[in-house]
Amino acid sequence: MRKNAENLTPSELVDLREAFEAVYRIDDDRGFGFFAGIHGLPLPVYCEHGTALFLPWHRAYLYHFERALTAALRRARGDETVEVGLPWWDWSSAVSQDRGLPTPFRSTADGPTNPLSAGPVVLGPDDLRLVRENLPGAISEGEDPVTLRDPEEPAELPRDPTVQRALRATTFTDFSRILESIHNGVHGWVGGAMSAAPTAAFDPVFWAHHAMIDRLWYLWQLSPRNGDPPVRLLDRPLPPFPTTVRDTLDISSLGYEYAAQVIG
Ligand SMILES: [Cu+2]
Repeated sequence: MRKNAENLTPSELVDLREAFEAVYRIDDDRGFGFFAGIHGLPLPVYCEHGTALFLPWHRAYLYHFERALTAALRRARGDETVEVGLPWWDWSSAVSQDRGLPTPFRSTADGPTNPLSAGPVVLGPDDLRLVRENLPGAISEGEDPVTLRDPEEPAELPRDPTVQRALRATTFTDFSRILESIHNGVHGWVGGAMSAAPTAAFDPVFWAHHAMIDRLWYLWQLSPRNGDPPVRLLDRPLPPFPTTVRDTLDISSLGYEYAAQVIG
């Protein structure tokens, strides 16, 4: 179950933070560095931006990372029953327009040790140099850098009418294009690591932002305007995942769902 980040219970928040801490510690293909690295650096870049695969590719990406979070928490706790759902950040909500970043992901939320306020940037020395030269302000100094942010004013986040306009799109391609452009704006709003594809996924808030994008696709799929991606795309693979576009169309077959929005 994926919930609004502002509506997590205290125990759900503990689980989420422990799950992120657990994936941070794993340095193989079950860990955070591997998943964050798929999006941009280290090369190759797998993420799909500016194409009709934007939504399906990121849905597969979140799905596999969410499973990795749950698996890591289960191993860390020795408890096979815990589950972690990626929360979504509704940047169009009144609370976000007032306060900006989702509460659980702010650095002030639990002091500087909040694992959701910054992610470890697991890159080799050449990639780190590349990031420092080309993306000043994306990552901290030193040998074990973490992501940085430079958020704009909360009121500058996309508003609900913008979201509603996207949801009125009548074809998948139009919907995807409009939503991707709104999505780009939020990446830029957060700033720092989030403002560039090579480093974005190392910031934990990336996952909450993309959960919101995925949720909006789901809401559009529920609407009467819903349309599937063009048929020629349905069997396209979404590397590096063993998943095709068709596999991503029904979130219930992927085993997750979005909680109803709590107004407020
Ligand atoms: Cu993105």
